[in-house]
Amino acid sequence: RYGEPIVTRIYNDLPTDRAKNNGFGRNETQLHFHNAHNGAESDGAANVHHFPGTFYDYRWSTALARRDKINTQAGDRRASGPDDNTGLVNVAGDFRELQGSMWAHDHRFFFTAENVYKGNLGAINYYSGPDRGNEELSDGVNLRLPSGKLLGWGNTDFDVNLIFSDCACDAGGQLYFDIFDTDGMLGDVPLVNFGFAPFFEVLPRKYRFRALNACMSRFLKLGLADAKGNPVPIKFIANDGNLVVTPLTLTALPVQGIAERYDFIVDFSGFKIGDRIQVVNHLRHEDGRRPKEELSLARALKGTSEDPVVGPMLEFRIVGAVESVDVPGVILRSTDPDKSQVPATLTEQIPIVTPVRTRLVEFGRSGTGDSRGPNGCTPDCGETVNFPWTIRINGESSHSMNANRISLLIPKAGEVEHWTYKNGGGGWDHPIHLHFEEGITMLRNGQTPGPTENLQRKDVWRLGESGSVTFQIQFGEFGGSYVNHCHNTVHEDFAMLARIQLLTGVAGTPQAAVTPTPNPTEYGVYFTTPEILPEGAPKGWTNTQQVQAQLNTSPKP
Ligand SMILES: [Cu+2]
Repeated sequence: RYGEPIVTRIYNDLPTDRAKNNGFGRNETQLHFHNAHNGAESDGAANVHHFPGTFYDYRWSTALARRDKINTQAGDRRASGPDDNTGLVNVAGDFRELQGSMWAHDHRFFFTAENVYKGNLGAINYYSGPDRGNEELSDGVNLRLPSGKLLGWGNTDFDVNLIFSDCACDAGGQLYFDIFDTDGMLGDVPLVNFGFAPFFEVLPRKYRFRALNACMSRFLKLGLADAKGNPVPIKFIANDGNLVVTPLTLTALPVQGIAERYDFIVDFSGFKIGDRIQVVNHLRHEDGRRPKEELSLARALKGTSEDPVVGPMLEFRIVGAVESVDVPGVILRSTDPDKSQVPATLTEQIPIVTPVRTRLVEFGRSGTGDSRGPNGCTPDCGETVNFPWTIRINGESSHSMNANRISLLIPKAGEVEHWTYKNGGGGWDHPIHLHFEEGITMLRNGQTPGPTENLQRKDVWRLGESGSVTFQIQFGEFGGSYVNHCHNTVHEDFAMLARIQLLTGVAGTPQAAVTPTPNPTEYGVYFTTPEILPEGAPKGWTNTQQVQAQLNTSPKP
């Protein structure tokens, strides 16, 4: 909940011997909270992985963005979190930037796909005054979205996280992963919340679902089908954890790239007990490069696709009673009144304004990634891998990930910029993730995008084949070292990431200066002075803090 900071201590209890990994995965980890408003040291992607036998403390701020500019005195009741009963605790910041459906996952550079595939991830819900997780409490702020009523806030009886993924197994039934394939990793086994062929008993009433695509490389297109194969309408209420201004009635969800989250409402009240509804994937892949074809619901249901993850992934079964998960022992019945609501307006639009500057970030494939320097990769990478994936800023030089290189530098808090993420082409698609702040989607291929994207706040954008996306962004309050990267985690590991340096923290603190690069080792951390790409820094910016950064560097332990 907003306003209640959390220290999350992650213990690394993995074997100290790297070879004891059953063929893939790295025994070092950093946990990225996607896409919370946290300081860089707690973002989990600032080259801060830690080793077996150690722990790392993440300060999860639960701060609301723009608290330095908007509603600074915390007088707006919509900018709030639930208290221990049914009241609210106001927080400073902009209620239009409240977030909901988030997640956390491993972000060990060069090994993220292998570690996340092994299960190092989880869903996280943020609760706020408007998005309270209580469907009956009426106080003029609470939207009363389907959730439940037994707890003051955070009910999950009718508000359910669904993590969609795919996996492959070896002959012994263990997870299989090809560490040599840099195109992408496709599984042939569909999973929801890591269960195979799952079903879920629901009452004939409204439910909210929070769908996360947690595949390594697979894009999804999900829709619901009744027993006759007809689409079941849904109401789309949030994109990447950000409420839309107006709920959209759809017959299927939009295509969902890796790491994208879609929240939607299904009203099962028209069904009778015994009915069954399938959640169906319509999108066919042939490889990890990009989705190949969007099938009709009828074709997807036929089960004739050569892609085994096309077709039903989850079955809803309408029942007369279920046991509460919020208060175990309480029986919830189909005859209970459903007092939940889906209001016509969920939040307010943040306007698009004239930017201070624009940037072009191109995600391509030059085949000559420069992650490996004379002393190896930063951080260390697999011994023999090469790096086909590169990122180019403002049309200048192409680079693959090096944690000691700053590709984008943000000089000042609160400056509004317009960024274009462009796909370098070649028959690939890339879902690109920006850490720490959300962008307001303005253009797709230079045109107004469809309603599920247009003016929506997002933190992952599918670029489309040879496509582009333009969004409005500003950074503030915290600073330090963050990244943007492809969330096809295989592309990410080979090494389609670029470091972003924010000088947007409180003036005079380390979060307002260029961060010396932490280099974690088994014996401690040493710091190096990062290189700054000239095209990554705004024109006229000079690094007066560089001397300080050099003073702060330290010898290798
Ligand atoms: Cu990619």
